[in-house]
Amino acid sequence: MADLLITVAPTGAETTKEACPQLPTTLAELVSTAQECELVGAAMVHVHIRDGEHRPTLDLGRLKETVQALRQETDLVVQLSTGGSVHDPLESRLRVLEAEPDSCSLTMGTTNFGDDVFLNPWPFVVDLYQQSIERQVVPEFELFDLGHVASLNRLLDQEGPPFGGRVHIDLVMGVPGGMPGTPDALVAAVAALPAGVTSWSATGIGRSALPVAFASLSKGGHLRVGMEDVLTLAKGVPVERNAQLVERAAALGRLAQRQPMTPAQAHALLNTARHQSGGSAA
Ligand code: KMH
Ligand code: ZN
Repeated sequence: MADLLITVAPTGAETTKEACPQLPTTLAELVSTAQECELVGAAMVHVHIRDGEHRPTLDLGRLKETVQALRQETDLVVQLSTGGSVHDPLESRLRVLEAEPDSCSLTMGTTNFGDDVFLNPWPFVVDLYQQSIERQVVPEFELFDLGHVASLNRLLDQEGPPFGGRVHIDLVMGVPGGMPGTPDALVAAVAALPAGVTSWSATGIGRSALPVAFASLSKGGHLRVGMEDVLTLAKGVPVERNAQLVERAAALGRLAQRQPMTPAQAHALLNTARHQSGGSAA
């Protein structure tokens, strides 16, 4: 069995600081969270940032500062969200790449998102993909639905391989409006993945977190965990620190005979620009 890539998604764009004071929303909180998560097994961080009032923002200055700080204080693969919040304009989401992260999320289609719509029209997907190649950013294809698997096939056929040549997927399951967070849905999605996929992970939103994690490990996939996706460890038991979720993922992985990957191994897996230039810890 291959080593286990654990990605932590510590913040997201949906939960407010008022509702969850332990959510890392400042740069200092984000960096210390990332360091703590790296110590217990995370190798990549999926980043959404907040403004001075803890509201989601795609401010380019803040994004650049965040990438620099995470690179300075951790060895993690730094992945910026290009999904942002459901209220962010497409133009601002494209400009996220200017912050020069190692990786970016790239969602393969529009999806209902609770009462909102997470907009990803095809021309935007293609534009973002082409820009990720130009800027040497490794995309993580986020698939919220089975239709997104078909769109990924279409994108790779039409546009060719991503920067770095590796095709890494994250199945985001259990969003109200997307595919359910069930083992059956995971098996169906994995069976439909393009032949060129080199690695995939999965995350289950809310109460689907554990069933999706078990199903992913059973099928040889990697794991994404974090307070972007789930705020309780069990019914009525709030997550106090993202590292608790990373620790749990690492423990599940070890039970499945999968050792948490180091950040250097993750850079190599994804063939990031830093890995190619010898600038990652690898
Ligand atoms: N916040 C969601 C609307 C991504 O990071 O690329 C989109 C999201 C996906 O979280
Ligand atoms: Zn996200």
